[in-house]
Amino acid sequence: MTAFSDTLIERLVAADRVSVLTGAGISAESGVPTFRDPGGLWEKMRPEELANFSAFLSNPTLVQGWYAHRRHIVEVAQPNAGHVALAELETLYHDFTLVTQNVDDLHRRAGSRNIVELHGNIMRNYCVDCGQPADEPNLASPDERGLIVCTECSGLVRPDVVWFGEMLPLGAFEAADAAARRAEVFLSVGTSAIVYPAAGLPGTAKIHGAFVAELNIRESVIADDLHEVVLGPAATVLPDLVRAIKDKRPPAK
Ligand code: BJW
Repeated sequence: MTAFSDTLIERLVAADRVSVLTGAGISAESGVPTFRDPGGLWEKMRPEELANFSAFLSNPTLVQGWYAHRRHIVEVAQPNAGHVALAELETLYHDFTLVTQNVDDLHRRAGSRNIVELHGNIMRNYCVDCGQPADEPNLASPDERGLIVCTECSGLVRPDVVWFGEMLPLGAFEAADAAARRAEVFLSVGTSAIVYPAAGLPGTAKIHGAFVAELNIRESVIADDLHEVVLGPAATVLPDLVRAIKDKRPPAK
């Protein structure tokens, strides 16, 4: 059983408003590789080669292929006990926001409802020319070069994810920032807290009075600034956390 401070448990039992930020670490135990851990996605590929728009234009075959590979990983992956625990945690609060940097859709598949996707969703695609959703087979198909293009206008098709230097989806950061500001407890789960603006959310929550805890297998770069760090895998720590509070709180009506 994971050890939590009395303060974290007491705050979660008493809270009306809880927000959670997740990163790639929560999906690691579902078999979805993280970015920056040993064996992660960027051990072999540099981010600037793949996760920005000019890299896509210079080598669309490489980037489309990389995302097709990752989409397959996500399609066969299943939500793990950490995702399921967050869906259960949501049922205990009237005001619960799950802010995720993940593009893998596993929170929704685990049953979470109030989700803010900061970096998009790898299961969706759109045309870079006409902007229309573009998913195979009806809206996109391979051209003579093998590149996936829009069936309407022949523009290149890209994943609906946020690359470096790109704006977050309209309203997403505003919703996440508001959830951080009003939270009484804020959990930062499985993120290295290196990528902004997401990495600023735990600090925002703390400044506005939340008790902020990090749940991670190792301390992130912001851990020292938070109230508590709970070390351990998300698929163990989150179910333990829900077990520790749920009998002390009725489900939200
Ligand atoms: C476990 C575990 C287990 C493992 N249990 N834990 C302010 C300061 C400096 C720079 C900037 C700034 N503001 C903006 C920037 C620029 C840039 C940025 O942040 N750069 C930094 C690298 C310095 N940000 C942007 O460009 C953003 N856009 C933006 O700000 O727009 C406004 C703007 C526009 C134009 C000009 C100027 C401003 C966009 C960022 C987009 C990030 N995109 C990616 C790719 C998404 C698509 C894809 O999936 O391919 O998002 S990058 C990648 O990193 C991905 C992730 O969501 C993101 C965060 O990674 P995450 O989730 O933290 O994963 P890891 O691998 O880093 O960490 C895993 C963690 O899990 C570790 O801590 C492990 O210990 C832990 N773990 N197993 C629990 N079992």
